[in-house]
Amino acid sequence: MGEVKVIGSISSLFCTRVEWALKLKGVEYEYIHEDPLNKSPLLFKHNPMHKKVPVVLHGDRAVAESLVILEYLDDTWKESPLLPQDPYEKSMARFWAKFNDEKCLLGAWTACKAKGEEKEKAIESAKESLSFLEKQIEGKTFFGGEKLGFLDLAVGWIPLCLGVMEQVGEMKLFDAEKFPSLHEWCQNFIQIPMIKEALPPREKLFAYFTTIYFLSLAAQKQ
Ligand SMILES: N[C@@H](CCC(=O)N[C@@H](CS)C(=O)NCC(=O)O)C(=O)O
Repeated sequence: MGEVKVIGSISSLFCTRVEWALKLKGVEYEYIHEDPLNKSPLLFKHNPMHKKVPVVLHGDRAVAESLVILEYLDDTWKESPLLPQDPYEKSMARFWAKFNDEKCLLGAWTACKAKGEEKEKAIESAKESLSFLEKQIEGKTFFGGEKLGFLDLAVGWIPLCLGVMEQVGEMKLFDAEKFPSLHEWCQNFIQIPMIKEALPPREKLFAYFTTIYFLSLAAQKQ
């Protein structure tokens, strides 16, 4: 089937998603470290459209965009399926993963960078988006039910780096009182050995988020 290589960065939550999926499926891979702040010709070659990590190389093929990669891995390696078989359930998992990226993750990052009145608005908006995820996990062990799956890996950024974003952006978005089910899911998720194994050190995440936070503030001033 060709060997698998991940062009990724340890401090990228999008890359961690892909590593989780590969580990879950028991796929051997080589990790090619990329610095997203100082990109290599290899990244430009394989993801000239976005120039972002992660990129998975499978033999002579390249796949970019973490959620697309998860689907590719799921279609290629059938063991430990990530997406449900039922077409409606599958479309719901995709819908919520997209919502999670576009509204929750991006919303938290927007709130992290915002200042003054804008920050308050952005925090409220991100909290509203998170409350939809809270409803999705209520009464369940995992987003798809009893087994770890696609949406769990997508939402894994919350236990992985929402706390870091809160620290960098001096804000509070998430707590056990307002999001009890999501909070409990986070506690359980990061205790899963395979998930824990691929967690990047917090100080690396903090350093990365601090850097991109100041870079984006500087870009806004220009
Ligand atoms: N939607 C992409 C996002 C990937 C992404 O933003 N990667 C960041 C690292 S966390 C990156 O490569 N940033 C470099 C840049 O923005 O130029 C995915 O899901 O893979």
